[in-house]
Amino acid sequence: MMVEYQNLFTAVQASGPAEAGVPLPPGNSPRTGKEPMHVHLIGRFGNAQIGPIYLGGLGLASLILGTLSINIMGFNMLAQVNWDVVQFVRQLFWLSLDPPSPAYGLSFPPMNEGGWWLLSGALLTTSILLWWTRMYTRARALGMGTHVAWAFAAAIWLFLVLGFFRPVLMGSWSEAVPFGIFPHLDWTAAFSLRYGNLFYNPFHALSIAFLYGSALLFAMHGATILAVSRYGGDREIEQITDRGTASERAALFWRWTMGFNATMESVHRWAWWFAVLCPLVGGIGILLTGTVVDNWYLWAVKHGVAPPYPAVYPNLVDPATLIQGAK
Ligand code: 07D
Ligand code: 07D
Repeated sequence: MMVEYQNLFTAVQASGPAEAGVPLPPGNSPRTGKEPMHVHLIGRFGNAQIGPIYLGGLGLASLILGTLSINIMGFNMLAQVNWDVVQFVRQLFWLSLDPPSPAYGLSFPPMNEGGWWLLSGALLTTSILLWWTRMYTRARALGMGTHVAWAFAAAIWLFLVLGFFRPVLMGSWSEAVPFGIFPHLDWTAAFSLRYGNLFYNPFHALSIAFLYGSALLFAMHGATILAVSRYGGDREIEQITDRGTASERAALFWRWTMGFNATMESVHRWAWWFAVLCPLVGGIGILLTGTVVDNWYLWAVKHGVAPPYPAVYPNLVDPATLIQGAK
């Protein structure tokens, strides 16, 4: 029996001369280095052509500061295991570079009591912001829209809320996230517990809806395009205007099964908004936590979202209610 062509793993590799890209406007670094190369194995995943990479001043500065930041984290962790490389590798996932203790507030603490954390965080933040600027300017240089940069900005917003805006509002760097694989998960769990269960934070719920929604949209879009790639569905532009195309079949498929369909253009707008709204509303939720709302469970009880626990011991008072829980 012939195996039907399903296009899940079969990638088409058209090969031609290397594509150097459009001419760059004045003020951009000239192209240097070798001709781009083609790698067959890479072409099985995506485009077989490697390069040209545009590094430029922003990219270079970002990489240098980012490397410095990660090195500060690494050397602090190495110092914590007495410069024993074997233990460093063994314990890497559990090691941590922690923010200063609450006693230091927003001041600059001694290096070994959070100073390295602050320096490393400042370098990482600068590195990320430089990388953002690079995304923006590279898109402009190609005459593109800046949608990628703004989507990246949504993630940076959450990153800044977690490590900068919220700690500043709370008056202490100690509120920020530690650098470490499992330690940042411990922080996440502890944060939820400290503020009365993040599940009752409606912005956390919204963020989750957009996260799950992004996965669903990605699955639907990816599957739809693959399903009609036998009719050229991956060649999007002609598909929008021609009749009887892959696009028309895909659209009809969704109208048949769902009653409504995206267009070749709208599906990408949906995807952009779902992805962007996930960290955007998430950041709002985190910013409100501890600043405006101190206990999300009590907040939910107050607003009729969660039921109060029955008073099993009427003479005992829940201490959380005494600290002005549901503000
Ligand atoms: C696939 C793109 C590539 C990116 C990768 C991450 C580093 C860290 C640094 C050793 C989807 C590169 C990782 C550079 C190395 C040191 C010091 C993106 C893709 C592969 N988290 N988190 C992870 C970060 C927060 C949470 C993994 C960063 C919040 C949970 C990885 C940040 C909260 C789980 C990671 C950040 C939170 C993770 C995989 C910054 C709430 C997991 C990430 C800068 C949002 C998962 C062991 C991934 C895991 C995981 C990185 C912030 C929760 C190490 C850089 C504080 C619950 N996080 N995270 O694939 O396996 O992303 O953890 O804000 O279960 Mg996290
Ligand atoms: C972290 C944006 C910053 C990243 C940047 C990237 C580098 C490296 C290097 C490529 C991810 C910088 C990159 C430095 C580059 C290389 C090599 C985006 C980031 C700029 N939660 N929760 C969310 C769920 C619970 C908690 C969001 C689910 C519990 C906290 C998301 C569940 C507790 C926070 C989400 C669940 C808890 C969150 C993150 C289920 C723990 C946040 C969205 C099923 C016990 C964050 C409002 C995102 C947030 C967040 C999902 C449960 C705690 C939707 C599905 C109840 C403290 N949670 N969560 O895009 O925004 O992150 O909350 O149980 O801070 Mg949660």
